[in-house]
Amino acid sequence: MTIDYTTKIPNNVNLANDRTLQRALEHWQPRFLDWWREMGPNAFSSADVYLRTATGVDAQGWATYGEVKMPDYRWGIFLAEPVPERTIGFGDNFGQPAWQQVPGELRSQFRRIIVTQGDTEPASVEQQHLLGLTCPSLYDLRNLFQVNVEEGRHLWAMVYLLHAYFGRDGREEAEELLARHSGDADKPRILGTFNEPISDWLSFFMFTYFTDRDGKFQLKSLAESGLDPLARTCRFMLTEEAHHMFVGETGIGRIVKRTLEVMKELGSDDPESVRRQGAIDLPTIQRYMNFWFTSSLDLFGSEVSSNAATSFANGVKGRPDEGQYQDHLCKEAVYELETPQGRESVSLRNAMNEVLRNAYIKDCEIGVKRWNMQISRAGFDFQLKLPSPRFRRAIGAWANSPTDPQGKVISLEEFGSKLPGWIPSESDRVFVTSLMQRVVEPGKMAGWIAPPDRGINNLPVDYEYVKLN
Ligand code: BYC
Repeated sequence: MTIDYTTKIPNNVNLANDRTLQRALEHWQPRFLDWWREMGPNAFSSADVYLRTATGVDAQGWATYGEVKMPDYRWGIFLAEPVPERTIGFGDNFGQPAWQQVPGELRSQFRRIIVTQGDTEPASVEQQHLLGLTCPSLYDLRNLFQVNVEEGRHLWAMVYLLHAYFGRDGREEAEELLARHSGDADKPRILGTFNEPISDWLSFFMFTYFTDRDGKFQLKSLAESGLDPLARTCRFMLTEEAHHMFVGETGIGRIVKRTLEVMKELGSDDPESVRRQGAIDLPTIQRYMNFWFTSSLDLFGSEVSSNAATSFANGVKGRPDEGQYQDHLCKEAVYELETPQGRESVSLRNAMNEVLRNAYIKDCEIGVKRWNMQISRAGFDFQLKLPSPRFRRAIGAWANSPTDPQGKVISLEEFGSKLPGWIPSESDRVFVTSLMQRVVEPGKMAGWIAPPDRGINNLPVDYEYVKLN
């Protein structure tokens, strides 16, 4: 299946054969571009950015790289190749042919989930709107823009589904996706984390590590969906998503590396001394981690959720890599949960959000282990640690139960007085912000971050990844 680049909207869904749909999407396109110009990285509209663009949907060789001005990026609609005779892999419809159209009775469930997924994509671009102005290097600036244009493309992916399968309701939802804005008092984005400001690069790397990883797990479970066009859309989005998490993991790793260099030079791990040398002390990195990890945990919803049970039962949303399980119906199975009230047994279907959250936590541990290896190799005994999933939760069973980062229940008073020491304080933010000075000489890095091990697409690190013009 090749991608047709000759039309206004590049696609591999044969848009030219469906004039009504094509016209509807062409009507939405200028609104998207207006939104991009207003809410996207608009200070860099005239810059030439070394970006990858999808040109196929095979696992190998799906992208080409070249210089693009961001407003001219070819955002398009790309679905992974269909799996012949695919059947539904879980829930009450297990084994039946996957749907090529939305079953009438599942319309509102599918719409709700597609809208929620779609809402996060432009939200992240809005959150990162001004970050380019304080980039630590041209390499990082290019990665930020790569992430931004691909989140824009993921919005296109969801808007295509809304237009193609939900008629007038879908078109209205597509408009709303551009009308809600991150952090807006009247019309905020749907999910909490996507209304948090990302105004420094430490937050950006935490977001791409922790929040984009929620994206990975949500997309993996939607890639199992009984609705075949949704599954195929998400499968291709996952190909792009991997780079976003790479940016987060290597970004934090490079910050840790630079901090360790400074600690070695000083022969000290004293946070104040490290800060005086212009690096970010490890306890500050831990506090930023505490903030973004806990906020991202909330994105999985409540531990016990009838929405999740219905979604699973109906074949709307499965578990990541559903094939790894023996039991795809989960009708009788139970799940043991720790709640503030004690241990509870619930139906596994009701605990699907928790199944996903646990898989996510395991995946989060991998990077933390790597950063800790860097620290212990440098001869320091500090260890970064993911806080307990009970800590600082705003959604679910632990929402109103204050705990310390180890998950021990404490009084509301103690929580209130100690929280500023567990997540970034005002003075942490002032310090981190003070480091955010723009560096745009090819190959040069800001003093708080080490250079990457290698450049993009086999180019050297000192390649001019963004020509600022
Ligand atoms: N903040 O039964 P409940 C990504 C709402 S990230 C605010 O507990 P359910 C990306 C919930 O919506 C992946 N509200 O949970 C990353 C519901 O409201 P309604 C995004 C929240 O429904 C970086 C109510 O609470 N994709 O792609 O089982 C950059 C009760 O819900 C929150 C998806 O999320 C929250 N944190 O599950 C760019 C996949 N959590 O409907 C992109 C699609 C819950 O009663 N979404 N609520 O008004 C879903 O599958 C589900 O909607 C959720 C919630 C997993 C989010």
